[in-house]
Amino acid sequence: MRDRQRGFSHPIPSEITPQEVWRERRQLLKAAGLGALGVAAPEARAGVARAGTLPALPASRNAALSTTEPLTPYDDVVSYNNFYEFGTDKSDPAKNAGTLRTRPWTVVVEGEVHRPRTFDIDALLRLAPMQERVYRHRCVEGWSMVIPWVGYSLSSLLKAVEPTGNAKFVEYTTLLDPARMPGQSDPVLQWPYHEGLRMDEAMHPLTLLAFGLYGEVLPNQDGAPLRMVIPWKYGFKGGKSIVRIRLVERQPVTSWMQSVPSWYGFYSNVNPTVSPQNWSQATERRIGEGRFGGLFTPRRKTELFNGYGAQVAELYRGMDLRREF
Ligand SMILES: Nc1nc2c(c(=O)[nH]1)N[C@H]1C(S)=C(S)[C@@H](COP(=O)(O)O)O[C@H]1N2
Ligand SMILES: [Mo]
Repeated sequence: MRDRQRGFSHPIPSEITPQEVWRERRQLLKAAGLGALGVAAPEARAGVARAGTLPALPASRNAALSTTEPLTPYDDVVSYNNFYEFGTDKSDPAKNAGTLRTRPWTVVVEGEVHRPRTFDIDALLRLAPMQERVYRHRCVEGWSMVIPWVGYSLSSLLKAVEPTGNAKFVEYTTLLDPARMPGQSDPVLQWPYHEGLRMDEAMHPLTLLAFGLYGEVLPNQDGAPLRMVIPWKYGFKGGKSIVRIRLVERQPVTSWMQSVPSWYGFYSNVNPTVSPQNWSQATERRIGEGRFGGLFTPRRKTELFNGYGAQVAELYRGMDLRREF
């Protein structure tokens, strides 16, 4: 399962099967009224839903930037996660992320800016009006979800620090805390987790600084107290539990590029025709879709830019997306 030599542990699709079996079992338990797993599943179809387990984070729906597809049930969004700081199995973050302390929390915004600042999380929560945005979420492993995030455009924060003319890229970094993040003792990645965007990608209105989901603050396993969400890119670009945002002149080298350079490029735009990994990106399995954990549900066709091409294709005009993957 784990490819130790390459320090890599994203499963290939054939290895996802035990997980699907687990999901199926859970669905059956649920049908029998036994399988709540301590998390209340909300009605997922009814607009601005609230899960009711964490503090509310009021927001108004930005319909123009939201998909109307059915939401992935809250139960799945908070129990099927990638957050390697808390383990590499999908169920590990929900079990282990309780140790993360999200107060006090500060975010340093620095580098090529005229007004570098350290923001307290509570100041960040008030920086711009909170919006709910329902985005498609596509993991490079081949699964997808539809999640009602709460947050505001990263551009609101970047404008507040006044980027200099030299700011060409943004690098963002997750908390480093091996005492509370046991996965950081595992050299599977170069910690702390760091990811990046080109400046025009970071300033794009779709790029979200998320503080919540389903009308509440983020559960720890989804990246509390704040994380990035870039819906036209693979999920791993969406760094969790961010403590540092640095504007830089040179393209950053990200954790995944360091780990498996042939598989992970800087852009990592969702693209069904480009599969640098040794599995295809052409199709995806929508989590929570169909009965029995989706075991017999046909896979969906993955769309270029995850279906956000009308908004973002112009950012890449003239680029060879095969080479710059
Ligand atoms: N710090 C950190 N951020 C991370 C990850 C991680 O392991 N560590 N996993 C990424 C991957 S691979 C995905 S698909 C998404 C998953 O987000 P979700 O668990 O909220 O669905 O988080 C991304 N952000
Ligand atoms: Mo992912």
